[in-house]
Amino acid sequence: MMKYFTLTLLLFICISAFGQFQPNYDESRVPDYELPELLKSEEYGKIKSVKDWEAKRRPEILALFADQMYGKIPDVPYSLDFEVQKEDIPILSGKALLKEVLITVSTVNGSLPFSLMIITPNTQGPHPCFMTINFYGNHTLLDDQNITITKAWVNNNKDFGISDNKATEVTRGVRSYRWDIESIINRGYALASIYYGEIDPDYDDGFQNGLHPLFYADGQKNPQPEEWGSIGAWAFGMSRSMDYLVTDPSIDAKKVAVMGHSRLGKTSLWAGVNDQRFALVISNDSGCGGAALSRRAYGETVGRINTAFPHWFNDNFTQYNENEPALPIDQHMLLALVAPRALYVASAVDDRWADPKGEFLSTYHTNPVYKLYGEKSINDPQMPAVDQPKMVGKTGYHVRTGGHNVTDYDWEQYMNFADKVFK
Ligand code: GTR
Repeated sequence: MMKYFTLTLLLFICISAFGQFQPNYDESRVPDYELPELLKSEEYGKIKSVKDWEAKRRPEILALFADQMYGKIPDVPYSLDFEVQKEDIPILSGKALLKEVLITVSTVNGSLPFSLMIITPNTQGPHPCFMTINFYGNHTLLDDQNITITKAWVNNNKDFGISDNKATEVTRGVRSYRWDIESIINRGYALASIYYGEIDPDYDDGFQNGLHPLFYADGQKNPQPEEWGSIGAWAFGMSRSMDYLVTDPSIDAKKVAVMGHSRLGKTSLWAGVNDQRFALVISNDSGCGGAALSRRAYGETVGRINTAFPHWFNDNFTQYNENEPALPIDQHMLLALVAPRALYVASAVDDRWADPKGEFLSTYHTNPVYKLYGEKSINDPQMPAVDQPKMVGKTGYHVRTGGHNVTDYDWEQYMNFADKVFK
């Protein structure tokens, strides 16, 4: 009897959490919506100058995203240590050099080390660079014995032969299809990457492992409703990596792009808006909670993402489950915080879950802020055709053939755009 009851209860929980969710993929059923205004606020009225944008409205919007969605970083002092563990190791037949830097974040509560891998062309620097974050460990980006295999938790994956949350030799290079490193090097760019699981393992453990406990106040057990979730911690890792890159003479610190895919595209956006040292911010298929407009509720929605991944955003964000119109922000405002720096958003036509049109529209809607700066950006509301990248001044967008992934085609556009904006 008890067993039957438990099973029924479990079934009920599963159905109410996931089963009833039917994503909308019908454009005619996208609700009518009104986006919050970028250049107007209740407190400050109309924003007419760069000065007012930077002093008033930009901080106001940034604070809303921190408070209501990605979470604030607790105000706890920390120190950083950089230890170069490998350097000048020739890889890719001598075309490139490998470096690994152990970055350690320490607070009164303890320390967390994570490894920053840097691959530079074996030519005279400094080199422009893509600062990225990956899903399975730095060693999965390229099949090379020199790259250290992560000891941190990794997601199980049958295709990669990972069943006990541990990375092994067989996983070297398993994700190399997403990282066109040879072309990146051939075109004169460096690639830097960190593994997200070293910063915060991607499962809901009530924030007992990873970076969060380092930032707890005395006696604190979980982040407060306005404090950071996992995306906030991963983004922090990208900025701490930038703290190292600016000291590295082989990197041109004025030409660093921050890039990520999917949940890590949400992360690269959040890192890029908070850390203005990133000259270019790239979102690859970031979807809901990333580049896509929440109010369209097309594909993945706020309610669904907060149910499936309760640890990604802060607890305040759950107020908007099935209630997107109540959001004081929408994702075009996040993208607009990149201005006047460069922004590139990429979608894939079959990745309807991430709402390609919502990702495009949010890119387009950043235009008023670029205009305020006197910068050109995409200003045509018509979504570009599939495989027809559009790059106008400081913003770029493409929707490519295929599904949720990072392809050589995506990288080619990122480099074409970076060539333009870095000049
Ligand atoms: C999905 C999630 C998306 C996206 C993706 C990923 O399951 O619903 O928001 O982040 O995971 O990161 O691969």
